Amino acid sequence: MLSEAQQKFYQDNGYILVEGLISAREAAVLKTECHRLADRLSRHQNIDATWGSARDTFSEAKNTRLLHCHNVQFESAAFSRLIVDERFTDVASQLIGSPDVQLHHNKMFIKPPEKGSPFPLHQDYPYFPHQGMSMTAAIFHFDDAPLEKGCVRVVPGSYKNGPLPHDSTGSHHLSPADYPLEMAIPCPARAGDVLFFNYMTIHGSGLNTSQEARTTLLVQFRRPDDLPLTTIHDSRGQGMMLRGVNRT
Ligand SMILES: O=C(O)CCC(=O)C(=O)O
Repeated sequence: MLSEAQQKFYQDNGYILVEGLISAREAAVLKTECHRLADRLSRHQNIDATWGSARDTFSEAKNTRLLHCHNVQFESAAFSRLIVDERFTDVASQLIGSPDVQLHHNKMFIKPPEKGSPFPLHQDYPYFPHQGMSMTAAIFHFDDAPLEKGCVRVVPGSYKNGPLPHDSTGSHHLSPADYPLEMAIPCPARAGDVLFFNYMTIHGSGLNTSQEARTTLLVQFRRPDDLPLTTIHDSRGQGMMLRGVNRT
């Protein structure tokens, strides 16, 4: 569970890194699971998810790659167990102020060594706008993510200003001229750490220029009574209860 100081930090900044939420050993097992999954999927489909806007924004990103899979609980039971793990769901419940926590979606990302794609700064709100502010991301780190691996970066306190106009040609992103990646602070993490941030928090990440892959799972969750404004991001598994019950 989060301390009062951690909860205050989250209220002030719209993000918090929870260190060692799972052990380094558990993270290593899940990392292997992710890489096996990527290998399986790559045999019969292109699983690159690099944003067009990343290629347009960063000259170094012309030939980068980002391996991904949505809703990994349908691929391996190890992920099903992780997303309902109480160490995670108790923190999630505290952050959204609800005993009930509902899955929106999740996605595995592997940024391959030396050429892992970046993300221009953006809010997640335009992808799946909701009535309220409970939508929150949790990024599980399955290996260390220092700056040179393209760790996630956030703009502290930015969630308080609400939705901003995004360029939505291809992928939703903020104007790189007005919101350069460098304005966000890096959140380097260790294997087992989980970074939580609100869907209004401006965030992005740099290129992985290191010799090792960066392996993460992003779990997006909400209060069950925080309803979507549109159905633009319906996905398989959405609405699964991760904690508590659906009282709506
Ligand atoms: O994993 C990252 O580097 C950032 C992911 C992200 O910004 C997103 O999926 O919205």
